[in-house]
Amino acid sequence: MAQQPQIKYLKDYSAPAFLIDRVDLKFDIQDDITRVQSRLVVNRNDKAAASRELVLSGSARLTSLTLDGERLAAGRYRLEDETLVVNEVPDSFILEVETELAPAANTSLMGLYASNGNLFTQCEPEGFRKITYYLDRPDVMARFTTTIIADRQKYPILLSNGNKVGEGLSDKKRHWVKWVDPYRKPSYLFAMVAGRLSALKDRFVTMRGRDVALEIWTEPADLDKARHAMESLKRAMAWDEHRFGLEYDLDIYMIVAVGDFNMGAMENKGLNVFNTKYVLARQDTATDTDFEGVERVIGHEYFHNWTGNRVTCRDWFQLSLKEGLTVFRDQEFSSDMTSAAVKRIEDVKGLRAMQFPEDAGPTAHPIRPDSYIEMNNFYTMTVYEKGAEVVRMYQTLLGRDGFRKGLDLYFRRHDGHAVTCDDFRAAMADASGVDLDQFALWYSQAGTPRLDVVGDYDAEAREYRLTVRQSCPATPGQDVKLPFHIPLALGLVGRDGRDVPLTLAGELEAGAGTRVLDVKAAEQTFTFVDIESEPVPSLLRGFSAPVELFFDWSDEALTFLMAHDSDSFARWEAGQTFARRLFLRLIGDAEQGRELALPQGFVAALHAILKDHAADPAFKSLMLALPGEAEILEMVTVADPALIHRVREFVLAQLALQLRAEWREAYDLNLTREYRPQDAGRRALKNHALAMLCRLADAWPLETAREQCMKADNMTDQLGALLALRDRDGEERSDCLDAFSERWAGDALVMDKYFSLLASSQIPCTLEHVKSALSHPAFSLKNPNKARALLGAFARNMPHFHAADGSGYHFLADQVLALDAINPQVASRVVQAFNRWKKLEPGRQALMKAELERLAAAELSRDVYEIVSKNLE
Ligand code: B3K
Ligand code: ZN
Repeated sequence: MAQQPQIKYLKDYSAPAFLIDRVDLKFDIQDDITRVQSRLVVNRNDKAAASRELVLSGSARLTSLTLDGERLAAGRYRLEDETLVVNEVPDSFILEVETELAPAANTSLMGLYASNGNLFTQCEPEGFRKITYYLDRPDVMARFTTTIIADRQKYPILLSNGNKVGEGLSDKKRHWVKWVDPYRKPSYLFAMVAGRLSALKDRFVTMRGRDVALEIWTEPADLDKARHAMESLKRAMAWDEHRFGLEYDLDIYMIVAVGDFNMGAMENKGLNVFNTKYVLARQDTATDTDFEGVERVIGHEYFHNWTGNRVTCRDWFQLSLKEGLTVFRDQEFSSDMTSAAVKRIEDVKGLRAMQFPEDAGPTAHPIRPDSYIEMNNFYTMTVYEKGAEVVRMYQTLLGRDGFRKGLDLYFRRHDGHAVTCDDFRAAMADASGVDLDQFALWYSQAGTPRLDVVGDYDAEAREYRLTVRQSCPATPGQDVKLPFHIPLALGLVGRDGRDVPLTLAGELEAGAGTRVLDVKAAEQTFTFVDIESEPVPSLLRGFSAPVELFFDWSDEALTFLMAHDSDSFARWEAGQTFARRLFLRLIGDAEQGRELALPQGFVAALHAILKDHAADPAFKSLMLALPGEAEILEMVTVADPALIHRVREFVLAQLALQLRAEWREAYDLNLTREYRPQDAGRRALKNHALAMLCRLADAWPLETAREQCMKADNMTDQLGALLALRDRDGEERSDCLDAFSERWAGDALVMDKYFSLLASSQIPCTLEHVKSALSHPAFSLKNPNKARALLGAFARNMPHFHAADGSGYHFLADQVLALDAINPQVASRVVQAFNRWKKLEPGRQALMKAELERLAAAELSRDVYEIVSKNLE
């Protein structure tokens, strides 16, 4: 970094000195450059401190500037540090700004950029300033009109936000289209698309009878993969009306798919831009997980229309206001569309694998951060997924109806405005009468709280006492934490496997089988009365709070909960607790050089699950899956990745061996004659079984996997077979991989899967394979999906990324430097593979630190600088 980048603080917020009422944009698209004219109607903001200077953000090449029709002389304005300051401005005026852009050279994929010959924009959070000079902050909400002029052949389709109000020819070769967005919006929701695209069209009639045109735009060759996205969109629109009474508000809703995109998708008003990964899905190219991903993200962006667009954020520190809430909404949507139990478990798995480490590492931040260097670094698992858990806790505390009342009040108060997380919490508190003052700490304190629970049964008094202690580890800049307000859902399971009705001491009537306790103090005891015999406590049902919970269950108690708990999440969690404990024990044994052995109780518990033919196969597959390596790494104090990997592989190999017949039966019973989407759970369990069987020395599974891979009529089975073969160096693996890459050479999204397979393999020469993939004709570091597929998967590859000689670290650091020069946002994600370096054993710790120091000495973007410097602090 040439100069120390500036840190921005939440406490420094002040209202904008000027507001923009209207923006008229004109994009003149030429061969290499695009000229942008912007006409702003600007007024002084009476609610802010008076200023004679108008300060706009921008970094584009400025070609003209006029105020009220007069060209501004050099002395009237200055350009410095990505800002344009205009002096001596009146109270109300019209400012006209002209800029020139070179979209084809823009590899950051922020602002206006080219992808495969078409033009797209990405403005959130601060991309609009790469297009023109503007008050590029979410609390400035203006009415936009956009005119686009371009060559008819090259850019037949010209799209922007709102409704199309006119179009025509400007000369023989060029045409124009004009769009008007009737809703006020911040600049981050602006979008423009120009190119050769085809649309899948449909309609939706809203609950009040508004007829909405639906259009999904893709490159012409991909149009046959958009049907699932369209069906998902209609389901999302109907669901939001039904669940939250929220209706769409324009006459048209457009989605455009683009292959080069920094994240999943973007909720621009009326014109969503999507990563192709979350639009295109056809049985032969997309897995069941991909299909679910499309439905989830389509829902997410659609739900933003209310939670994000109609009510937006005052400033970027409030990002979780829209993201946490919208993730919660998409989780509820997916849960209603598929299986609530499976969805909840998958979300918690993701949180543990990715958000808990973030909360425990150098970049830990509260869901409403206090400061940032680069806002793009704060689109995190914490802001999104922990943010969604915080929203879920409101619903747990207030009940579904109470939560709905709170949300209704939130929209009544704030529709059309830019607000804060405190405004959201106030609406929830005011609508329900529940005191949510202490709950505010979830927004300001980082770190994953820990609950240590002790149970005590008093047979004589027929009482069960539960003592709950809460604590939260220190995080950067926050040494001491205050107690959180934690909803703790629990049940007490009797000997017969049924929930005991729960009555707290002092209550007159027996309560329900599941209760939500308000844990508010550092230590609290709850006494349940009329408990006939010693129960087994089932704690944190449904994962009622994003915490780590510890209780000293016996192995028998865990097996009992795995079989009997009425709460499916708690049933799964009992198995995970059993497995976590087992891993800790085995890691200790391995460290002491003792021989490893799997306790029969654990094998028996999994045997029972495999034999439960009445259970939902998707749920079964989750019950049979062990905590991942990343999760185990967080559990130990000093981590040796090679040892963690070896122990986990040992457990998997033993389970494969000892339950060989049962896995084989699970494979056979879940084979299906023909492909039906609703058999996703069966495919999951079948492929899980196949992967286990491929750990055996037998020839049958390898042959079966080869055949399944070669003959599959759907991507789930094809990839499932490849995953089963991934770590088995041999002919079956290489034949299948070769056939796969040949067959799908022309399909970018399928090739991402191929690169991930190479990078996540445990076979010895994986690093060499990854290095040569960099020059594969289908690979490009400029494409974020490719970079993530290869480098992201490699960074999660325990044995190879953490190779004892440091070769994995060195390779990844080289790639971060290469990528940073192309696309800082993607580089900044990749470099976070180093975040847990302090957790590692001394040898690897030193190797990682050396790479971080090498990076710190280089010329870095703001994005990567922020992550590297936090790591070295
Ligand atoms: N709001 C966008 C994310 C923009 C990310 C900018 N780095 C997608 C979403 O959460 O819906
Ligand atoms: Zn979002």
